[in-house]
Amino acid sequence: MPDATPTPTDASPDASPTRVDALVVGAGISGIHQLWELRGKGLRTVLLEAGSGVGGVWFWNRYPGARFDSESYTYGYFFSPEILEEWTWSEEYAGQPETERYLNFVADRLDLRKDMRFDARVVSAHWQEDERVWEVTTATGEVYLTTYLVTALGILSKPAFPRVPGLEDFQGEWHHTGTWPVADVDVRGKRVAVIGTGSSGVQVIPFLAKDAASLTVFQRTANWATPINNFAIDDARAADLRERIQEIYTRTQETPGGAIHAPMTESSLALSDEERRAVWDRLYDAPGMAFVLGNFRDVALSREANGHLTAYLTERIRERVKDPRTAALLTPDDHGFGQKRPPLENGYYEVFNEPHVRLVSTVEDPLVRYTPTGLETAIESHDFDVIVIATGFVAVTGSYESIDIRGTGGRTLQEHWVDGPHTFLGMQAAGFPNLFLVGGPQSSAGIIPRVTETQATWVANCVAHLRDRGLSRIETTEAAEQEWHEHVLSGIEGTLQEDASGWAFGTNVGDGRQRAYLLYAGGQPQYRERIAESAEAGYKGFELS
Ligand code: N01
Repeated sequence: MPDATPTPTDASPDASPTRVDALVVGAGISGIHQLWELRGKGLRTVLLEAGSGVGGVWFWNRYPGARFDSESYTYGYFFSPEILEEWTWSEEYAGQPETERYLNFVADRLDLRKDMRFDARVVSAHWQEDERVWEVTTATGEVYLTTYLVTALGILSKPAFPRVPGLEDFQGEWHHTGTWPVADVDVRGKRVAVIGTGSSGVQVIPFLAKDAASLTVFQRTANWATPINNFAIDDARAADLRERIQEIYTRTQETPGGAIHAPMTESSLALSDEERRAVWDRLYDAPGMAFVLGNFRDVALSREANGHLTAYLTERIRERVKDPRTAALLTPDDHGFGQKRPPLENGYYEVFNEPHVRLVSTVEDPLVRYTPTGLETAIESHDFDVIVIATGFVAVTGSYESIDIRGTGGRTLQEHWVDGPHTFLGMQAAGFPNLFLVGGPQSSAGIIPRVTETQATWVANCVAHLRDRGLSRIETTEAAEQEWHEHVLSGIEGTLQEDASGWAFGTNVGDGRQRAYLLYAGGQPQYRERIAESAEAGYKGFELS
């Protein structure tokens, strides 16, 4: 473990600003790692977190059924031998409570908590050129001055709500899956509604159906969900995983998404219907993302190949859902497989065979308003005790929009990103010196911790590089941003992502924002290469002073 750094004095609204070398925003999986890295360089670092505990997305998304859909041991940390040795996952795809426990274990084991401040929502960050510091203010008025500011805000942090009026009129209980309360939500014997059928909806619906007296699911768009096929990790498997952990890590470094699954390069179109079917039957029964990430590469490129796959999945939905009309409603007709991130499910389709569960298409019967007793659609009035809003997030840039970030000349990040995010390497934006974006736009995709571990190390090395040379300012250029922008877009050129929609493009929000690709499709190996190349060339694409 690195030496403990001096703890910054506690700030209070009346106290003078707290001065630190580096400030990390967000105690999710990326922020935790970033704090550890910066501390390891001997920097006085403090981490501010809006929530009252560590976990980020795994703190806020505590709805019943929330769980990893990537293998737990590929999602956790690899940087600490102690953590690897002392932690054992109980399931291949751990549930939210276990993941939250894991992140608390890490924070304690690495003694990180002393530099973390909870219930400290950052509301503004203003660059002060004269002093070369960021002035960071929290909702309670605490002020920090920091040379380096690292945002680890998460790509799925700011909840998106249906653009339906009257939520304040509803007299029952409502919850967004992305801000689920710590206290149990008891739906036993209650009339429950769920709005939204993305990954969160698909996970929560079977759990709500178990206890609710009635469950009404409002679906705007059906998704191509495939089974998660989760299983418990027994002692023998735990021992085997521990023994092979470096091999597993190496595998995550080789695949595009940082997962253990990688696409098959052979063309599905070269196979007969029977041969394709045999492969898909095997993948459908395989655990986790095998069907999504281990499928034929050409299903992401060719409409014909994708069409065969969606025809296969259509049949599987029909086999599992008894009522043909409901099965048809649950079958996407607006996007191919993989054009939106497919949810993984456990008994999702079978829920709709139960007599107390009803599916309402908001395309056929749009939501009009919340009422004191429930929801009104164009043709019906529904009464509910509990409404669950599973409509996702203002993804990737949404968390940045919640903070008033102003760079040189007082220009806001929102102004800079008005037509979509502009960054260099997904690490910095021009006009925002000493601000690092970890797990932000134009860098993230796949298993996020595998991207952000690279970034967290890169940031710590970069800051140490500056310090060791007596420098204290780093800023990328608009030319570098433009080059990266073109590179990012080239990653989806010629793929079915070119005309895809959903949160990865900001089209789910419905507030008129410009469609922009927010992620990075170049693959994690290439991403690592690109950011390493810049660092090795003395931080090419950045101006240091
Ligand atoms: O959000 P989403 P999510 N009326 O945007 C619908 C990760 N994740 O929270 O497609 C009715 O995917 C919306 O419809 P449409 C994962 O990366 C991982 O579910 O916009 N419906 C859509 O169906 C995932 O992709 C796990 O037309 C409305 C749904 O709400 C990402 O988080 C678990 C509506 C939102 O789906 C986001 O998932 C959970 C309206 N007015 C999440 N507005 C794991 O398993 C929106 N919708 C690890």
